[in-house]
Amino acid sequence: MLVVGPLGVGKTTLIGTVSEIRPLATEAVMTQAGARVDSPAERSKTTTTVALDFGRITIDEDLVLYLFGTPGQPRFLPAWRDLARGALGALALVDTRDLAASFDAVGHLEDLGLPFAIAANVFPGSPDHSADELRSALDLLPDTPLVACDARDATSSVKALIALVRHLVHTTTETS
Ligand SMILES: Nc1nc2c(ncn2[C@@H]2O[C@H](COP(=O)(O)OP(=O)(O)OP(=O)(O)O)[C@@H](O)[C@H]2O)c(=O)[nH]1
Ligand SMILES: [Mg+2]
Repeated sequence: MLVVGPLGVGKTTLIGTVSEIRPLATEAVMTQAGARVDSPAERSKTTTTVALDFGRITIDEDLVLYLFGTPGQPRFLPAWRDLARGALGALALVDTRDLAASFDAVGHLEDLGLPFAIAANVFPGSPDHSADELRSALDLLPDTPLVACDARDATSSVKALIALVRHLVHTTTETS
């Protein structure tokens, strides 16, 4: 599974929260050189993923998920074509304080034909949009799952992954 979304939305956090192995992270310090183009909503953020995150979670005895987190910056979008090869689906994290920042990621998943679920991460100051408003803003298909998520919380993050797995089981059964 891919875990995608814009800069600082919580991809590395979610994989670290749920992984049963020590997660692989490729964090690098964000420098002045990138300040003009890299502006995370979370001002306190000092590092960013520069290659990928990797973690693993066992859902049940038949199902083990390998989680690949992408970098968040739009300039890394081409890199995820490689990460997406062989992926079954994606969890797309969105920050409702800046929905437009998620359009690229969601559009890219659609271009790749990769089924996905949306996890709206709640941050301090997140506006209180209804599910219908979020669906309409992100132009989601009716069957695309949309769940609220706190990437720092294991139960919440696992629930988001389960919503994705359910969706994948459903879409695969329908198309087979
Ligand atoms: N309130 C809140 N904070 C979060 C959540 N997820 C992550 N954070 C915080 O947001 C910051 C950024 O999280 P990261 O996990 O590094 O974000 P990322 O998406 O991997 O960022 P890039 O790799 O730079 O694209 C961290 O300080 C997290 O503690 C969330 O669901 N809720
Ligand atoms: Mg990251």
